[in-house]
Amino acid sequence: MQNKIIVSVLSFFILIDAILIYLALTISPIKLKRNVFTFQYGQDIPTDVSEYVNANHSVLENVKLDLSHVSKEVGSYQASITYFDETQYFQIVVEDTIKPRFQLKKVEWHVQLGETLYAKDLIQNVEDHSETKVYFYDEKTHEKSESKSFEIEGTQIERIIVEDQHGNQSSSLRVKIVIEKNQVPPEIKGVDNMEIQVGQNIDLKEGVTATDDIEGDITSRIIITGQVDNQIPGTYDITYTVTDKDGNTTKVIRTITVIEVEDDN
Ligand SMILES: [Ca+2]
Ligand SMILES: [Ca+2]
Repeated sequence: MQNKIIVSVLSFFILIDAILIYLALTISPIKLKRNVFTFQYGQDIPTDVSEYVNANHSVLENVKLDLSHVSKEVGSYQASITYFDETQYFQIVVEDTIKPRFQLKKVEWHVQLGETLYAKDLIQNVEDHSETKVYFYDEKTHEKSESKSFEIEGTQIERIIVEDQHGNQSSSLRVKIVIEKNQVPPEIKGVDNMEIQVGQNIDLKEGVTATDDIEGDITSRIIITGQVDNQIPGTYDITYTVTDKDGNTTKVIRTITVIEVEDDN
C-alpha cells in the first residue's frame, strides 16, 4: 500500500515535469542564452546565431539574427532573433576596458638644455584597438602633458603613460632624462670670399644668416667686425661672430678683395 502511494506521488511529479518540459518546448523552441552580450572593442561581433540562441540544430537553421543596428564602436545596441513570427530582442554592448600596452624606445634619453621632448617620440609598439595618446605623467598630481621642456641641467626621472580614447590608462614606464648644456655652436652661412670693383658698394649683411640647433634663426645676433674701403684696392678681412645662449661661439673670417678694373679704352 505504502509503495503504491510512493509510486503514485513520483509518477505525479514526473508527469508534471514532463508537462512543463513539453510546454516550455512548445511555447518557444528558441531561448536566448542571455539578454545582454558584451564584447570588447576591436573584437569581432559573432554573426553566427548559435552564439546567441539555445535551440536544436533544425530550429537554429530557421532563426534569423538581426544585427543591423549594432556598431563596432563602443556603445549599447539592440539586436534581435526571429523564429517564424516570434521575435526576441537582446542587447549587444561593446566596451573598451583593456588598457593599452607599450614599450619604450630606450630608457635613457639625452636632451639639451631647453629642448622639448614629445612623449610619443619616446615609445614604440603600442598595443590597443582604439586610438591612443602618449603623455608625460606626474604620479603625484596626476597631471598629463604631451610634451615637456627641460630647463634644468642634470638628470631627472619621468613617467610615460599611454591612454586610449575610452580613458583606459596603461601602467606607467620610467624614463631617465639627462639634460645637458648645449655644446653645438651656431652655423653661419653666406660668408663666401668676394671680389668687388673699386667704387662698388657691398652690404656685408646681405645673404648672411646664422642658425642655432636649439634657438633657430639668430641672424640678428651676428656681430660684424672689420671694414672694406672700396676706394682702395686690396684685401680686407671681415669677421662674423655669433654666440648661442649656452655660450657656444662661431667665428668666420671672410676676405673681400677690392680690385681695380683696367680701363680698356
Ligand atoms: Ca583599449
Ligand atoms: Ca647651440
